Amino acid sequence: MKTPLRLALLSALLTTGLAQAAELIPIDVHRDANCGCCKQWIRHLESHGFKVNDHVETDMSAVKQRLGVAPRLGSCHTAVIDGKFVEGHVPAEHVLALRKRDDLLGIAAPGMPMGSPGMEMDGHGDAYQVIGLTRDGKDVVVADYPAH
Ligand SMILES: [Cu+2]
Repeated sequence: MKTPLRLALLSALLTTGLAQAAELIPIDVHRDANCGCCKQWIRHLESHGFKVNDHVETDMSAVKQRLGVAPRLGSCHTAVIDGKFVEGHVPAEHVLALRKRDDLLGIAAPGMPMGSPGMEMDGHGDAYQVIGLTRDGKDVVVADYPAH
């Protein structure tokens, strides 16, 4: 390959990379039609630089099964980013961090913990954890939030 063409390709790649860094991060969210807290979590993502593709589903348990969400990790909505699942009310910072964790199939905030993003309630918060599911099926604690 001749040098000028190579340089042109390189600069095209660099420009694309920079443009993407400034753009919103796409994420797919699957939820039931009448899930209010799911919509609140979508707003949380949108205020943290995500572009949400909202999918209203009739059978969420089928969606979770298809995406490999272990039943013990289950919550309301299920999101997908870079082929990995995000189950329930996971804070946006962990969704961002998940993109670099190729050892994980996904992360979850099991149940519907009060005080997690989209589950705010008069300043009260339950203790909860964000759990990662490894490729060999083990749970690892990604974050630990104390009650407040
Ligand atoms: Cu919820």
